Amino acid sequence: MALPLAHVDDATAATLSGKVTFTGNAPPMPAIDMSANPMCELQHHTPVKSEQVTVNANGTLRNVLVWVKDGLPRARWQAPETPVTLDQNGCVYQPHVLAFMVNQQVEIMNDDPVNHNVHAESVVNAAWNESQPPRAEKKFKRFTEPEVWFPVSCSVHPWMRSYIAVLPHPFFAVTGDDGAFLIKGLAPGTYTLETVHEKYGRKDSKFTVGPKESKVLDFSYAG
Ligand SMILES: [Cu+2]
Repeated sequence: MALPLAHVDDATAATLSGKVTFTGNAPPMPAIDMSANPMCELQHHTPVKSEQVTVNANGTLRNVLVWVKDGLPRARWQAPETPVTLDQNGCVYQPHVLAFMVNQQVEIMNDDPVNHNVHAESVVNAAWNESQPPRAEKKFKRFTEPEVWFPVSCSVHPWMRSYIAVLPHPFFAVTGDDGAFLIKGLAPGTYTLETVHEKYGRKDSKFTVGPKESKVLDFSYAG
């Protein structure tokens, strides 16, 4: 039997927000060697650094997925109509971590004058590996199963690597240049939250929100 469509009750919905801080010394990120592909290298005036560990000016950590892993009612959440975008620009995938919902459309673009080969290394969802020449049409993809998370690589440029998280619901965020996250519309209850970082891994924590509560929860990863 199909699950009922989820419903957010605005009269009681709670909010979770916070930031992911970074303590200790951030490892220096190596410059990416694009010399094998001058058409990639020529697009940059300064060397591009790996985005694996990106610590913001305010001491927070970027590219951390924060998502509600457990505790939600069994229901079907509808994906937004708005697509998300994975761009190839300067022979780098942008963004470095892309999170979206099951069945949400993903637009994949090649803004480079070179051929790319987009390889979604998913395990739960069927993996695929497709070339995308310069000025080719956008690719439109959907992922039908939740999967947190898997790499997207490029068979032409070994340094190109981003991460994708396919979520079964809208209660997730990815930290940006302020290290903050905001998750709205939670029914009162107790949940398990998971944070995921490419190098520093996964962490679970429990939290409880009451009706209309605005809860603040900060996390930290150590270098
Ligand atoms: Cu490529």
